[in-house]
Amino acid sequence: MPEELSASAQKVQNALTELGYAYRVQELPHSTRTAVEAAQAIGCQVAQIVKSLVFRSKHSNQAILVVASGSNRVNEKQLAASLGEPIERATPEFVREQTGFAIGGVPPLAHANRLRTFVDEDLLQYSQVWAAAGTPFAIFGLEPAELVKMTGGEVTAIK
Ligand code: 5CA
Repeated sequence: MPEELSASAQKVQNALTELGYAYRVQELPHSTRTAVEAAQAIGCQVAQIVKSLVFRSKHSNQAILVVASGSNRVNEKQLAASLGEPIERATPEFVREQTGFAIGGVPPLAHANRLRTFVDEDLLQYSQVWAAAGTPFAIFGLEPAELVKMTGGEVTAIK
C-alpha cells in the first residue's frame, strides 16, 4: 500500500475524490518541482507536464491561473490583451494566498480561492498529462479534457 500522503497532497486527493475522479495522487522519491524534473521523474515528455502558473492583474488585483503545457512559455502580452489589463507574474506570497499552495506544487484545483483560468490548447493533444498535486514531490495523471472541466477554464492558445 502507498504511504500516507503529506497534508497538501491529501488536500488535492480529497478534492479529486469529491469531484468523483478516481485519479490517484502519487508522491515520488524524486523532485517534480519543475516541469523538466517532473517529466524525468515520471518518464514522459515535458510537454505532457501541466504547469499551473499564477498571474496577477495589475488594476483589478485578480489572480489568473494559466494551466500550460510544460514546454510552452506563456505569452503574457496576449494574456493581458485578452484580459483587457496589464498582468504580472504573481509573487510567491500571492500564489500561496490565492491557491493555498507553494510554488512548485500548485495544483490545477483545490485552491483557496476560485481563480479565473485559461487552459493551454496544446495540452489537449495528449491522451494523458500530469499535474502537480500540492507539493514538489506530488503529481497525478489525468486526461487533459478533465482539466478544462475541473478548472472551469477557457481553452486558449497561450504561447
Ligand atoms: N510541480 C511542477 C510540475 S507540475 C510545477 O509546479 N511546475 S510549475 O511550472 O507549475 O511551477 C513552477 C513555476 O513557478 C515556474 O515555471 C515559474 O513560472 C514559477 N515560479 C518559480 N519561481 C517563482 C518566483 N520566485 N516567483 C514567481 N513565480 C515563480
